Amino acid sequence: MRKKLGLFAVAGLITLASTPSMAQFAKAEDAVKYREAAMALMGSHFGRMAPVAKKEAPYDKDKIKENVAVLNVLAGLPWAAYGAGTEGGEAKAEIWSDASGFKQAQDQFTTALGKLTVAADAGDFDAFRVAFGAVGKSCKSCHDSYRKKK
Ligand code: ASC
Repeated sequence: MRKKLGLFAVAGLITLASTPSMAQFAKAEDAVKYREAAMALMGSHFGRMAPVAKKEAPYDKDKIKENVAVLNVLAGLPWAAYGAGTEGGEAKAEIWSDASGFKQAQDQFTTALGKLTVAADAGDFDAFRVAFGAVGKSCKSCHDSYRKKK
């Protein structure tokens, strides 16, 4: 219960922190750093589940569930850091020139993550694997369109 309340508190704070109307970044560079940090954490928490999805590591329902809960918190973070005038890093110009496409890509990711959350909470391994794959696809498809190749 305590843990759950903590998670809600964190989610509440993040909602406040990610409200676009708040002036959050003093410099464009700060926004770039912030979104790249958030993406790096998302990549870590998503990537660590890959061996389980690939059946290279055992399925631990509770670990997956906890990890997906962390991912849900992280998933709300990056988007407010793509405000006007924050071009830079690996972000392609299309993020700003095709804002509706970028938003659509975010929404697809959010929807896929919602399905992953349902599967993880249900402790359903097969559903987890399918939903995990779909989230990975949504990451890749957004990166293909909106992230500069390294
Ligand atoms: C990751 C990560 C991504 C996605 C993507 C899935 O772990 O860092 O960008 O998965 O590679 O296709």
